[in-house]
Amino acid sequence: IGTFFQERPLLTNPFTQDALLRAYLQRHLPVREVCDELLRFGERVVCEVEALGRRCELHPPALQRYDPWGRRRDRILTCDAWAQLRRISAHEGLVAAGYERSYGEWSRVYQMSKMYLFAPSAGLYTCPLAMTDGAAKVIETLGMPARKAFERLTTRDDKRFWTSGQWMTERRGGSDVSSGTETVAKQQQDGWFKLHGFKWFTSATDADMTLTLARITDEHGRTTPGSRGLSLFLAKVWDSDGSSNGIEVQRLKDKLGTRQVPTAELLLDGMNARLLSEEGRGVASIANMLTITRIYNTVCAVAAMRRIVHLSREYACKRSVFGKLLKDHALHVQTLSRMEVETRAAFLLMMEVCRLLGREENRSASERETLLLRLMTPVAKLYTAKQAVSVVSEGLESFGGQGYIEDTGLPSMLRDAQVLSIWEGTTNVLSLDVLRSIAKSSGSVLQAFFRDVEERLLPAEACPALRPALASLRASLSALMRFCEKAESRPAGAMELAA
Ligand code: MFK
Ligand code: FAD
Repeated sequence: IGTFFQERPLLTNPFTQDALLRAYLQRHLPVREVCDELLRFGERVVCEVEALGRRCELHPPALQRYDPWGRRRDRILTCDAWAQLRRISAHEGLVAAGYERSYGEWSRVYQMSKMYLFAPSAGLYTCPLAMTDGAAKVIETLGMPARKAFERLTTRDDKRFWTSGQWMTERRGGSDVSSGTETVAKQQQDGWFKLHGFKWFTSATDADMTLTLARITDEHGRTTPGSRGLSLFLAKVWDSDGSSNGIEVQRLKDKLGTRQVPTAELLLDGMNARLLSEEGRGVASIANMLTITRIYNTVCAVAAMRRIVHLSREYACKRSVFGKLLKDHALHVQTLSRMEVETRAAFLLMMEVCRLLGREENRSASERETLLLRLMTPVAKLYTAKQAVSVVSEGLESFGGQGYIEDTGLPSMLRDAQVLSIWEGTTNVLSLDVLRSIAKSSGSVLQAFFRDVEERLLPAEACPALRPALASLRASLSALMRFCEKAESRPAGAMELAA
């Protein structure tokens, strides 16, 4: 059998490993307790969360459709590690920190820094957390119509903590939700509604509650087509005795990745729900949830990139080929450097969106910053999702054959990255969302962006070597600005401009 055994790459505290995160916080949120907290949490991620996440991958959820005596049960069974991740998430305030707002306009940066450390180890528990945060955001934005649910979603007490689902996709439409939604809602005497329909993808179906869309029927059973016919509902998923709220779980999906997360097909057969939005304002209301979940998607994408770079660098210091360590082969270092540069740029984009979100929620955002948040959320989501697949794939290759071997834990990183560009809006659908934001603001979103880029270019003026590149970039920007101004003065000009 020989005597040589390769040393494996070791995961060490992701906070101490991440010079860029520390430098970013040092510059923008130089608070001792934040640094200490992230240092402590980084240690917990390595010593506790990592093993729990791995257990979730190895013990995926199962559907128990019947009890031993033949009664229909539709129970979703998850492993103890999944339950433990839920407790840790509550105690650590992974959602709560976004609403406690202890650091004012920097609260989202603080919360998402923690999420970023947690995500690559957490067995996709970030998925229910994203939807939980998104549901809290919707309730808050609508003026707290469901205060008790809000308190549950944002508590640190694990016994009271609720997670939420986000049921939008039906068989006809996951992108085109507005024409694809067939679920109907019939009002009852007590003012509540009964929902009937079929939800085609519902992730983290073990959640306590969900937000979902349905068409309210009139007294003749008629509904309004399109997005104007859709309203937003809040429903509990499971009753206190463990039985479902008028829901049949048809099956759990057999997925390429995200195997840790129960994703189901659900028949809603009289699910009791309360109307949350104004009638016909369902899509516009759930859009607030989409903003949050798309930002989480960005955080998880960048976190996956950072994790693979961390492990690849570690391995390069341990693996010897052709007489020297990988780290001493210039070609290998070039590959790692490219991954590092992609990850750093993605990190700064992610933090900028988190910063803007924090400022908007703290009511300190300027008009320009609000426009930028609207524009940059889909851009960051679509771009980092694609980058994550490519960087994680490159990372697997940096381990040679071992990158392809299941029990190293590496292949699941690639499987889980692949979903990032599909759920929460595919790349093309998000590109169209960028156009929607431009059209809706009559182009001012783009102007805000150009001004922001202009200001960011200023410090680079000090470097003579960069001046020619800056001049050419400026020329392109001002040509686009001029076009933008012209387009704005014509009907449908913004869409034309965007195209
Ligand atoms: C690990 C981290 C993340 C984990 C979470 C994963 C678990 C969940 C996985 C999921 O995939 S959940 C389902 C996600 N589904 C989508 O993302 C749906 C993709 N489709 C779209 O995004 C469509 O653009 C959308 C359904 C939102 C709208 O399509 P329409 O029918 O063309 O909408 P329309 O008529 O343009 O807009 C209706 C209203 O919503 C308008 O407002 P007004 O009525 O006031 O004019 C729009 O401005 C508003 N709206 C649409 N998108 C918006 C928005 N407002 C703000 N932000 C947006 N992004
Ligand atoms: P389609 O909309 O049919 O898209 C097919 C292709 O057409 C895509 O490439 C898309 O980019 C393209 N396309 C669509 N419209 C346009 C257009 N106008 N112009 C150009 N191209 C276009 N949904 C939920 O609601 N809740 C969940 O919890 C949930 N969990 C999920 C978990 C997993 C693991 C996965 C894979 C999906 C989940 N989804 C969930 C569903 C997901 O949001 C949808 O699959 C996604 O939004 C795409 O919708 P679709 O599958 O209907 O594809």
